[in-house]
Amino acid sequence: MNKKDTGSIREFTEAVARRNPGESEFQQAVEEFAHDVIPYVNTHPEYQDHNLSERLTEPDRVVMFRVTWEDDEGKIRVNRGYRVQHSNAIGPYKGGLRFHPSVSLSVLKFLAFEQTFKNSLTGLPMGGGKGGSDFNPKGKSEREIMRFCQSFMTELYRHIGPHTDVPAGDIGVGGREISYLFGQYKRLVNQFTGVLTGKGLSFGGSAIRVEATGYGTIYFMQDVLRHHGQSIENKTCLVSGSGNVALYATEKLIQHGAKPVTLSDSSGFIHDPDGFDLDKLAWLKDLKEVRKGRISEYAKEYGVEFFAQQRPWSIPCDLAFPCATQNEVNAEQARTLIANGCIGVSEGSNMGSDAGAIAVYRDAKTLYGPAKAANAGGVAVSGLEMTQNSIRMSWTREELNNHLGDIMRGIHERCVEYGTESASYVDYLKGANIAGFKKVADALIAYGAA
Ligand code: NDP
Ligand code: 2IT
Repeated sequence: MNKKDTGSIREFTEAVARRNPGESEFQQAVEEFAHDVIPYVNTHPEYQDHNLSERLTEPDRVVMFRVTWEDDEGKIRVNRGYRVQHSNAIGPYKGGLRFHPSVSLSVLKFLAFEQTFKNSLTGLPMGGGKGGSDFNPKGKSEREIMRFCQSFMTELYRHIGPHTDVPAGDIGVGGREISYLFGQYKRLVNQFTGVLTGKGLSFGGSAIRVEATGYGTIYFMQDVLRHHGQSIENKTCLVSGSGNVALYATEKLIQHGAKPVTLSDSSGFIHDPDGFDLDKLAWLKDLKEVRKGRISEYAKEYGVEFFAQQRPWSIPCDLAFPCATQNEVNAEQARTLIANGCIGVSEGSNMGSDAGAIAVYRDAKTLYGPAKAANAGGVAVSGLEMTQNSIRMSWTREELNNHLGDIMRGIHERCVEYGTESASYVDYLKGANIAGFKKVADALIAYGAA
């Protein structure tokens, strides 16, 4: 038997840390996965003997490249671009692009690793990848954003394709950036193909891709609550972030009778004790999507409090939805949430909770929807966009929203199947890790030493 297939979690994660020195986010994602998957493999001989854990923690390929672009003053600027193609075992590489100064190889390797198992959980045929750049879109003009996107694609285009690797958006990359990237790809290869998702509706985009991640995060929490005999109605909810995921999570909460009371950005958070309604949300969408303003402006407009440089987790709530970035909830904040009455956390953001917070949720048996399950609605609707592009069709909002609801329900069922610990407690992280792993592992075993 191959020794690396069985053994302790610690031995395995230490070996991964030695092979990937300094990559703390990647190591953290692997540890979170190994915590559940190594014990599962140790008791399931059919998954031994194939060196699966080592194969699954080494990306298939990492591409790093220079992106040179000209700013509005005529100065030549240089950024670093990446695409991590983690696994195409069950479909073309698929995952977003992130433009943010904090982007590093470690961050993108963690995101591509997570994406592989998230995509597996959706039930759709998609592998996992992630890319991006340390480019900071803040304060850049429209023309600078366009020139950067065009330069980025001028290198990336040779590594992607509708059957090879299909990027989409993530932090700092929304419909505007996807359009510039798609336009440049089309120009370079002279083909109109579904090589990116999140496109505009007039050129192959899906009717609810913009809403899908936020909506899906709420659908997942509704499935969790239903499974535990509860409902989301009248629940006071904390949401962090105020970007794509946060705004549409808030919209779905309002539509379903919950009371979202916070939003944030990297400068701080706002607390509206009366809750946001659809009129206030329309104002917020204009602020964030059109005017690209700061969340503190809401506090001035509506006379509520803005808490500079703080996260919203100290406000009493029933449910919390981290929707900004990784490691935005730590152990102390998780303890505060629970002490103040929070019974459930559903992650819009990838790896929103750190290892300490997860340990606190597990101890308290908090209903915790981990990112790879709870935020899979975005990539699932991306998968549907790929299908629509392949068959040159487009589906209605209603059809897509029904598909999204079904896919989130399917993910919830898979988590329950592999994560049920007792009549009253489902460890959703364990369920997501094992269910996500099994499908990819089955494919790798079928391929032999590939
Ligand atoms: P956006 O760029 O639209 O919004 C990001 C939001 O998070 C902004 O409000 C931003 O504030 C805040 N934020 C970003 N970095 C930090 C930070 N370091 N500290 C505090 N706040 C921060 O991104 P998305 O909404 O698309 O993505 C949010 C999260 O959801 C990410 O973790 C992403 O990986 C995940 N996700 C996104 C999907 C999608 O379809 N877009 C799909 C699945 C997951 P500021 O403006 O001040 O920077
Ligand atoms: O983290 C994610 O799942 C995304 N950013 C969406 C990826 C996609 O391909 O739609």
